[in-house]
Amino acid sequence: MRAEDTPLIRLEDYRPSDWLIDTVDLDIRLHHNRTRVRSLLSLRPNPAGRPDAPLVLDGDELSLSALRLDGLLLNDGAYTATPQALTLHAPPRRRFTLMIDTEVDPSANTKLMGLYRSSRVYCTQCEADGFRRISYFLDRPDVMSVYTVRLEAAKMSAPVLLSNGNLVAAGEIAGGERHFSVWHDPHPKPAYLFALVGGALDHVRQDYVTADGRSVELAVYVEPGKADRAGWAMDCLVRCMRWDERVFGRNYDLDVFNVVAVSDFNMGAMENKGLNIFNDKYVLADPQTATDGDYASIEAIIAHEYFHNWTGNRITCRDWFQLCLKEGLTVFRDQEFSSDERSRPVKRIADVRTLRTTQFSEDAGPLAHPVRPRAYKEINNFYTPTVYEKGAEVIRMLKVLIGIEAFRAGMDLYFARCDGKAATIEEFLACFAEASGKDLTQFARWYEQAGTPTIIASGRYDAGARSFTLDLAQTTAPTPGQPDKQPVVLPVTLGLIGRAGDLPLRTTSAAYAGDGLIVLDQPSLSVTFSDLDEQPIPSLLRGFSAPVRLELDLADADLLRLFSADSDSFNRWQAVQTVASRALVGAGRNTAKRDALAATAGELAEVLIPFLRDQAPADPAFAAQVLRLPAQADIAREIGQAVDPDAIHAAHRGLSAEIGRRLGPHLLALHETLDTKAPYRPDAASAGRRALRNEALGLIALTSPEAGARLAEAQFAAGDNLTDRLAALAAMTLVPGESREELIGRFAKSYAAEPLVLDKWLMAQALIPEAGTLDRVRGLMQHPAFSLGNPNRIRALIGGFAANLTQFNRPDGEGYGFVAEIVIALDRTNPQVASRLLGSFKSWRMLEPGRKALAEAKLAMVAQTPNLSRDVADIAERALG
Ligand code: B3K
Ligand code: ZN
Repeated sequence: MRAEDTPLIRLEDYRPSDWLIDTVDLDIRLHHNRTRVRSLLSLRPNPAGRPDAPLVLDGDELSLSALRLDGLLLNDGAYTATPQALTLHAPPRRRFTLMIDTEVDPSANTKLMGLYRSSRVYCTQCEADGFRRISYFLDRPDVMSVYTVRLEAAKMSAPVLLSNGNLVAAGEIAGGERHFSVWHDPHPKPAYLFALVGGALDHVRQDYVTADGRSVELAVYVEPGKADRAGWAMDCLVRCMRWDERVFGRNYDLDVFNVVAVSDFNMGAMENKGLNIFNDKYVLADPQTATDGDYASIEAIIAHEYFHNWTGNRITCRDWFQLCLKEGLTVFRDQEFSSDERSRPVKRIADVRTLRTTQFSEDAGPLAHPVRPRAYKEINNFYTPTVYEKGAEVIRMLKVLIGIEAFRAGMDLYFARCDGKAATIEEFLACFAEASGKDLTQFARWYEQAGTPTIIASGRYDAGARSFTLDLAQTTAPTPGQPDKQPVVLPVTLGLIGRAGDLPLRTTSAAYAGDGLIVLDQPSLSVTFSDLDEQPIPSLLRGFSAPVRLELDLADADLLRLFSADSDSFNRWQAVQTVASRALVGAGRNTAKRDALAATAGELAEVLIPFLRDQAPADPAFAAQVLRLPAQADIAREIGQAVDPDAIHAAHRGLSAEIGRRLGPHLLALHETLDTKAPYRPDAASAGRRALRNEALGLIALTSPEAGARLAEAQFAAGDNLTDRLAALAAMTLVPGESREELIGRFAKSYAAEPLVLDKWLMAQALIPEAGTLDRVRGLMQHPAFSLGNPNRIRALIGGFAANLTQFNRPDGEGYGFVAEIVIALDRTNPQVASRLLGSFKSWRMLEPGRKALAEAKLAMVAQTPNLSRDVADIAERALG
């Protein structure tokens, strides 16, 4: 497939389906390579569709075995069946049934879309368009049907059989050799939410009673022998169900809720109605095999998929252009849940870090697209940080702009009005416009306009008038296909900081909405605050109230005063980030400025030393974030052009080492005192202590390799949990030499039977910023722990390497060549994972000319490869475009 041969699907071409499918009865006999699927559809013309349209059902690599209309076999002339479509040329203009028999081979399905077998477990992935790989169907989200599913299998190979909805019957046949189960889901749903699971699985169970009195049986299914690792996921599930009742008034609506973990999965998890299927990485946890980060991700993803039950399943999307309607909103909901369960400021900081490194870089490169794209060739390429993370930021801004109460009223209205529907962004926004009485027309631009806006701010204090004027302007750089940008609505929350903390905000400006909020909806505006006896330091975008870049010319000394005096934790953290980022950008751009890093480290140390001594013990999770410098990718993006990754890396190392040197004894003390020696517990407070301790360890290893290596080895030996042991390994990777290799070997031995832990081991090595890493990665591809057939292994080793700024961007171009070749090879078996990996090239345009030309050549090589999937062809074309 060449990208130019693929049709472009446009939002403006949407029209309702000509046909509707009210019910679907599936009868599926599972077999490892000949699974028989019988689908009985009850169809009727859609009154909103075209009256004379043929019936064209979608397929993908399907073969038809038989076709019956109202029970009668159809003769050949009445229909055409190809692998991609089943067309009835003259369907009856009334209700009728179609019975469609197909046969599929789950074992041969390496794309992991549709029905496949993963480590002897049958499972499905249907979003976005995988159902058409199981049976011919109107595979679009606005065709919603009630499903009844009968599953049958040999009892030995699949003792557990699950599908969506409630279990209505089960039994044995063939003298007990085979068995079946029948599932009914009363809630009409699009085909992308269909799921089945069959296999030998263990489980944990728990009873739950919803706030409105429904008894629900919850279960988490995992590979045999791993049930003792399912407890945390179950605990998270119960907590997020209660939270959704309390915070959004949403109750669960079936008698069972099943979560199943499988080991081969293209993404994190999938929200199939009543039967969430997960990548096992996001379910399995015990202290020896999961880190604090894993525990937190499991909590977030269990919640995310559960929350989709309302925002995604009960209310789904009219078409795939509306993807952010469910994804952005559901990310926002899971972020809020984690904030309530853990520390809100720390969660916000972590989310903003992710937003900047993933979404801001997407928005700054050739793959930039609006939160609601207007056209696509391959929808699976639009499950992006822009749709998810920026989509969540848009909801967050909406809440800030209309206020907590109107936001909740708007959500209530949305649930009441759109329940059972396939909705649009317009319908969603209308609920908030109504609930708040505000016109959201301009706000809606957030869904249409790509690119990260920049706010340019400056302040003037007039001592005579005792006033402070804040000038704010906004601009958004052109992005592909959108040369001219319109001003967006930017909620700018702020404070003015004086000697004794926050000063009162008094102004008569219309742009000031009260409660510390300025609404910047013009290209520029000014707000004057009065009655100020001292010159304030502005603290802008508190809590990161808008997903923008901020240019505010504050001296380092003022920023460091913000760090010490601001009441907003996010901006305290941001102040340190800004000081560090400026110095790193300077030295990354011009190596002559590297000398200035020592002075920056000195300034930072002056505030960090008392902070670590006096405040860090009370909030170690926050302190860990303060110690962590901005990501190298963020510095690259800030530099924006002629980027030299080696210079950025050297600057980053240099600044870290200088900070480490100045904080030396304090870091050692932290490492010592934060070791509580208590048994591992995954709660946020304990995790925060480990985070700070391990952040200290990393800095020590960078500053004094010998001391770092000694501490790392001791920590590895003493560690009763993976968090500390992996941190020891990571610190050790910073120290080249024999002890490092020895620890790498020891780690592999300790976890030889744990593929998910070995993924971290693979990744830690792929991230080593040294010239030998490419050879090491090539070697690791031969290691028994690695397999090109498993997405987690690929993401760990190859994805890890592609995220290694200096080694992926090696000046000889070999890093690009290596990743490009894997993309091409992988495309033949798993196009979705291949196209994700190709996305690693998204920032190639900002590189210095030498690397830029090498990266472009490798992208072109991919683009010119014959028979590419639509997935990879589309990314290659847009990246080069
Ligand atoms: N909705 C799924 C993602 C499906 C990706 C399809 N390529 C997981 C989620 O966002 O919850
Ligand atoms: Zn989602």
